[in-house]
Amino acid sequence: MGSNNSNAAQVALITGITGQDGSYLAEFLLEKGYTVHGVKRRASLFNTERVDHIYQDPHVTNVRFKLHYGDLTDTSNLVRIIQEVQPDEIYNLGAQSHVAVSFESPEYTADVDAMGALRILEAIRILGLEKRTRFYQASTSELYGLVQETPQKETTPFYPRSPYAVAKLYAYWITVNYREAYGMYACNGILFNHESPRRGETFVTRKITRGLANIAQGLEECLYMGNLDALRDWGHAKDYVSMQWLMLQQDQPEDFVIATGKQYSVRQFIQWSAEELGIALRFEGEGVDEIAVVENISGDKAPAVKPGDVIVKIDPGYFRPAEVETLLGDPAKAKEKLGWEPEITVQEMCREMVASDLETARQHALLARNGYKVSVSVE
Ligand code: NDP
Ligand code: GDR
Repeated sequence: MGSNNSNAAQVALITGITGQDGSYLAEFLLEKGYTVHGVKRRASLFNTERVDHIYQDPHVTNVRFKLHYGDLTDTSNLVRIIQEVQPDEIYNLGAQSHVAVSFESPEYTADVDAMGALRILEAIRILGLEKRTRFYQASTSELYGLVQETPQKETTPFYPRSPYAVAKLYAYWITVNYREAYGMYACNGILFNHESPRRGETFVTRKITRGLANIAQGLEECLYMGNLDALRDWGHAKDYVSMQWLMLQQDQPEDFVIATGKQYSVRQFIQWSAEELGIALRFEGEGVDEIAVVENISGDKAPAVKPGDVIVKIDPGYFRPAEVETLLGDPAKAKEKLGWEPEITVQEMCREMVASDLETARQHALLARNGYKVSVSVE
């Protein structure tokens, strides 16, 4: 395996470090002995919850974890951070990453997700770091959109279906272009959906595990969903961040699809999550009239639910203007060239996510029973 600076301690810079992947990647790189720098956005409330456990007090010596205020829309800020950090590796994970939100904020999504990648690549060039700094771009299975071939692999044509995917298409190609034009070590990981207990609450898996756990504990009554027929290839984020690092350790930069090669529906994910809570569900009706009714309950995880309750309904407001109905990845190249295979199954991941959300719901329910005000945000 190639390494760009194998004798010294490696320095990594992660954009999006406060997000799901950024937090797992930071943990992973720290364990490997890296010094990890991250870009965090200024917010009116603390937004570092996912990395608080690896925070190091800057007043002590030998600090290997450091956060810098910054934004992918701010070129001079990115140039300054990269100049200061002199990273061996940059992982560009920062993004407005919600597909549905990108229809509401298309211009902002393009600025962050497309131009953000360009700004970093240009910063590397402006600072003369082309031969030192390796660049990873968080590309996505959403590029395949209206799929042209199944399963999708590195050579499958793209057909983006959202402002998010179109912005990511630019980022994909500008990464390829800088590799070809300037000989930079720059590559794309085309990652299929990956989830975890740290997944943002409005992505479908987490919305389901959190929503059903809240219902089980009496904090919500019903979960409102969009397209239950959507099919996704879901993996665990922990498995996927090791790949992001591996892609930067090769002799030659290449693009890789990262996926499990298995596909399930949103409805199936709801079933699994309910089963974890001891709830047997029956789906009735079709389209916008579809509902999920509780058939029976076992165990003590769902004290607030009884047979006959309708706990899932469709809200057409969650349908997207253009939907990606089906995604299924072919990870053969990653397996062959990088020796990578996912270790955590989607069912194991679902169990972990439900257990984590149930623990939080139990704590909130306890507070509520004792007269404390608990706010459960729902979107
Ligand atoms: P998250 O939404 O959890 O995290 C996104 C990160 O980007 C957060 O740290 C967020 O900061 C930051 N961010 C948002 N806007 C800006 C901005 N303007 N400037 C700087 N940082 C910004 O995403 P994931 O961790 O799930 O995904 C990581 C990357 O991988 C994203 O680029 C995503 O598009 C891509 N991807 C994700 C997949 C998945 O299934 N998870 C699959 C394929 C690709 P803050 O915390 O302040 O909001
Ligand atoms: P996706 O993830 O759009 O694939 O993008 P998301 O979990 O949001 O949706 C997956 C599928 O579920 C359907 N769906 C719903 N989705 C949400 N969020 N909320 C609902 O209520 C709901 N009901 C049904 C969606 O229509 C969709 O078909 C994620 C993001 O992490 C991207 O950043 C990343 O690039 C891709 O995965 C790969």
